[in-house]
Amino acid sequence: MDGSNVFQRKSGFATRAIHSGYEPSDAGGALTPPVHLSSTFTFETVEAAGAAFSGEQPAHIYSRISNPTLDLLERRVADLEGAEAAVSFASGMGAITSVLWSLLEPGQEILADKTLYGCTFSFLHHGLKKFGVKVRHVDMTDAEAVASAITDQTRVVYFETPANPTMSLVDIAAISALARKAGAISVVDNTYATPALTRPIELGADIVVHSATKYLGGHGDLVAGLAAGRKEVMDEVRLYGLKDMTGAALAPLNAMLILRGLKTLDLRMERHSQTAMQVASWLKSRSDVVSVAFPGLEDHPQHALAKRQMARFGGMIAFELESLEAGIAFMNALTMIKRAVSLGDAETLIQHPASMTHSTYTPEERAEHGISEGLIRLSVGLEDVADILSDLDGALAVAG
Ligand code: 7XF
Repeated sequence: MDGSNVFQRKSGFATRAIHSGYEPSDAGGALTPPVHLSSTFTFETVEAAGAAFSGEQPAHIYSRISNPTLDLLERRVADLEGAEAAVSFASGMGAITSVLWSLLEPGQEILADKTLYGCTFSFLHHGLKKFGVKVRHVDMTDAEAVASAITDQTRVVYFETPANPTMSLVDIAAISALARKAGAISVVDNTYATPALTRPIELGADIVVHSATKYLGGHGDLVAGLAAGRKEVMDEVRLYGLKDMTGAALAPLNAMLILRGLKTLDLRMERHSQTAMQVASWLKSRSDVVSVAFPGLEDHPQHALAKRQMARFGGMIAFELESLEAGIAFMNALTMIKRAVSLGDAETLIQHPASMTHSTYTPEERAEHGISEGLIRLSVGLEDVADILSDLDGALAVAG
């Protein structure tokens, strides 16, 4: 670690999200870092190129592997996550598949939480299984169940916290410690919390993955992914998972948009969390809302863990109305809130996991994995809370 990094680590999170890894003097005094729209990089001699390809002399070669703009984003996210290194990808699924394909071999096992984002579940069951990787699930809200489920063959322990879409929380420190004791690698999807609220690596996890499409970007204008962890592991993920297996390289223009989004991450997460707390409490007070899952509510099963593990409770809420039909009528009656998948944008978004994000599960699998057919997911945006509540109130009146 060089001197400037030591200085950066002493700065606060919001400061590092704005400054880390960049000095205007690196780019002719430009306040905003330049975007390197170059697919390839030149060499003075064939010998110099050979030294770069062999790794003897580190250098940018080709933008599927690295690029100065991606480099800045990766260093900044590594810093924010408290990791040694990070790798960027064209999507969250690009990050997840590149990481898991780099870590797992046929015959080995991935032990995953019960609740996962639909395409991650699909990749485990249709992608990894096809190549001889064993996939097992356990309810990771229960540390004892995890302890007895881990075997000699378990190479990866994988979970999201809070989980998409149920909002269950996993104790990162406890589960990562169990994985480590068994010689397995813990991989945490930190998309919902972001490093502004939870830093899994500081709690003992090995690798963090992100859909940067969500809060990191924050403006609904790009699709991207990131992974962070130890340098040695991230080098392997870059040179194997990213370079040869998925090729899911992030476009430099999108990296620039994420760098712009990161500047307000702390501010946005504070506002998302504050508004979501008000919305969750309001939903909870309604007699026509049957259940509300939000880590900030005292009746959330892991509320105590949320207080320990999350700096704030985030912007995501899951809730249920009295029937599936009522839920659909309610969603169709909303006027300002947008019916759309994705999350973490300025706009409040609402979606029905059983028909949308988690339609990759069969109805039986959803029942087995605790994703109820009537569940509604709300990504609370940055609008005025009064306008969000007024839209919800109007639509509940129509549905009722
Ligand atoms: O490849 P993507 O950038 O869309 O990221 C995949 C992904 C990974 N982890 C979590 C926890 C996610 O939520 C996602 C994407 N989820 C969106 C959603 O749940 O609305 C995708 C729209 S189908």
